[in-house]
Amino acid sequence: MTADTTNPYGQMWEELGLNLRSHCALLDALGPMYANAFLSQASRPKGMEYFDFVISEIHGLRIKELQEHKAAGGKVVGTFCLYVPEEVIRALGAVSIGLCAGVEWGTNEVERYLPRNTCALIKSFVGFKLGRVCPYVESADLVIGETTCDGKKKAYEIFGEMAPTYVMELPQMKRPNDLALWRAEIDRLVERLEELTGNELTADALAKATREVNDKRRALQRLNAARAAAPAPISGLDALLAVQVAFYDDVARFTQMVNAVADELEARAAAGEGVAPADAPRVLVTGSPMAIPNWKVHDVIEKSGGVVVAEEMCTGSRYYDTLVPETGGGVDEQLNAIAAKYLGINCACFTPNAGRLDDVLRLARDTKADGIVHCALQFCAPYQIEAYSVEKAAEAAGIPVLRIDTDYSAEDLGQLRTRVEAFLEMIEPATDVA
Ligand code: BJ8
Repeated sequence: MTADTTNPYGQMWEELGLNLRSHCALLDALGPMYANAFLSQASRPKGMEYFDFVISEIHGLRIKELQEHKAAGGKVVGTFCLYVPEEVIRALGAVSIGLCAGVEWGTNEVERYLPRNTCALIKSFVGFKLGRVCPYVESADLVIGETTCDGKKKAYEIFGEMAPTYVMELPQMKRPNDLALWRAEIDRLVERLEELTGNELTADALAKATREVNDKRRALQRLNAARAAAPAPISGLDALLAVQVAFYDDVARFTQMVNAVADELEARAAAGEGVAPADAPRVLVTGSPMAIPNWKVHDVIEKSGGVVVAEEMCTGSRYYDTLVPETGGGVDEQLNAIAAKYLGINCACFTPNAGRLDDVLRLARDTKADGIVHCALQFCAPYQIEAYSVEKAAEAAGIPVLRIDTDYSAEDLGQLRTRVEAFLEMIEPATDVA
């Protein structure tokens, strides 16, 4: 996408109130980042061309679709967390868009509002809003926050001064009374969204939205199941990109495109074709989410000769692993199923969070990972601290772990490469000598 004044989307961006000069700089930075990480890869599945197109139009075509939806009376709802049930948003006729951001932006301005030692993800979404460079945030009629980590929770108070924001109370434990609280929070969300959209939540609309979102997650399950093959039929970077795009693309189109990639991967696996040698060290990455365009750690691992075969993160298995049971029944019954499914997600904001350790080990086993890279954003206390338990559980299971704390800057790239290379060398599967 070019970002000059002749850009076909220039007028739309102006009408959204973007700072055109800064926005242009952002797009100019994104293109080369994408080309360097993605287009340089060998043997990519043909179906990834769709994702190249999506990224090339990241602030163009999809934003145009959102504006058309709004012009027809629809609403756009922005979210920052996996726990916000997109089925409910969709069933009320609104479009759900994930707003987490993965690039440093306007740090000096952001640090007038937030302490320097705030995680990069929070700084980034506040920076995008302050700098008026994100057409998704500017398109949102309502932003939904949640009481997960302290950083986000407090940042929403400030963010709420800049954009209409509604915060859900997420419990931090999973006892029956926590489920009851969460279920009541979903009722409150329904009320707020009914008020926003002017629509009433019906059982049929909820069942349909649930089926559609489940189809999306099923397609991602298929794509990711194919990564168990050796050689891996898709790079970790491309698989990560697919989940990142899942948060804002049109649901039906995305599902169809991911299923097409999955068809291709299944055929590749059957034919023994892959993107890396069969003996390349296989890595599972787990930790804080990686929002677009945060591709740093996958890029370092794969350019160092490893292949990422799974992500236990919100931009990974935590997003697609479980489905909402398609129970049918009335609105109440369906919302019960939604509440239980979402509370079952294993984020480090919960205590205790043993379910995440089980998820990591199961995924490592299923994808035959030789090692685990635990990647937390700096100042993300929940994941940085939980890394201890992940490492202990993995080592007890005989799987080596590399712990990385990083941010969105390129400053630690040299050091990261050195540590990753040493780790890959250590976990490299032994080659049989004839
Ligand atoms: S379900 S991981 S999306 S809360 S990286 S802002 S935790 S300090 S994003 Fe998250 Fe929901 Fe959990 Fe997933 Fe805080 Fe950590 Fe920053 Fe984070």
